[in-house]
Amino acid sequence: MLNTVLSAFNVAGTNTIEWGNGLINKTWKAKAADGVYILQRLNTSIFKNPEDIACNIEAVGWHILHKKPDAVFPLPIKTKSGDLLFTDATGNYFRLLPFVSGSHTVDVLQHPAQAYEAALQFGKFTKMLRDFDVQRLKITLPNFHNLSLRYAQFTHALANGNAVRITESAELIKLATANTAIVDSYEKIKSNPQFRVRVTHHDSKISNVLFDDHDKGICVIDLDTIMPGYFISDVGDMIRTYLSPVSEEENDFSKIDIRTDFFEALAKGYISQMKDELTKDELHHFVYAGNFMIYMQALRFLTDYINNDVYYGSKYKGHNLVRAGNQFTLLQKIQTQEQSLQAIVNQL
Ligand code: GN1
Ligand code: MG
Repeated sequence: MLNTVLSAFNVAGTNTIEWGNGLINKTWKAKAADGVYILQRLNTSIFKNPEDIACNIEAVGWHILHKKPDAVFPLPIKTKSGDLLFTDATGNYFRLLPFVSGSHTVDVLQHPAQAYEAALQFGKFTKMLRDFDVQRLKITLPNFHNLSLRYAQFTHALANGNAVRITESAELIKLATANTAIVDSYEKIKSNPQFRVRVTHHDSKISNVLFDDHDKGICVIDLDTIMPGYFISDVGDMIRTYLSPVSEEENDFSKIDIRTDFFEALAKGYISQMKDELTKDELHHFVYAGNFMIYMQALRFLTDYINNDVYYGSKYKGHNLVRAGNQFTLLQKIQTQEQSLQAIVNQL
């Protein structure tokens, strides 16, 4: 099956293995006689218009490469008929990218230096696109990081979802409703002209950065969700996923922790690129960004649990409830350190 897809891109004689651990798309690494590739099947139940994603990646890629010809930007490879995507007989969409040689990804950060490098790459990505007209970007997932809508989806699930699961979730539902101040702050941000709309990655987890053999960042990847957005999306998802020594999958919540040295490295890396771009108000919301994304992810996992795992799926009974509990624990931990973390940013 995959060989048919690869031959549509003019790639023959491959050895293909599953690659990465994204929750949404499916990815393979394909070794062929003429090179190494990354093949991806897009999840069209989530991304309704895969062509829009392809368009965004092309537009952003050429802008970056035009400005900085030596930048690393894996541009999608076209099919034999010149298309950016291949559609198979059953309507699956595939894209092919060159594998960046000498690169690897990381799933869990071991050293603060990795947080610095990754944050620098996400900051650099937005900065390189500062003169790109964000309105040119197609909205690949409408309202993706609209926290008010995520909260509304949660209350809708409470009214219409699986009653047994709602009972099981009582403790987390309490936490969700106790933290609506995070939604109120988001509403204020939306009407604050000091908050700029920039080209935003919207999925800045550590596995979306390529590293070289010396652990230096090369570039960011997984550009499905590049859309106009606020800096709190990218900084927030880094805070959400870089500070704790364990991921959102961990079910022993006592292992969840806030590593201050990783936070400081993240802040330094991002601000090294973005200091002239961020306004004072934005800088003052640096730690809020973490609360915003952690709370949104907690809500999304909890909502999905109540809705019988329709979005994220589940590998074991109660999986999304565990993920939600994990994220609410992380939220509570960061809230106890909010001021000391923000003080670190204020001193940079
Ligand atoms: C999804 O597929 P992946 O792992 O790149 C999700 C993100 C979540 C993440 C949680 C399109 O990303 O928003 O933060 O799972 N992407 C989409 O692990 O919903
Ligand atoms: Mg992704």
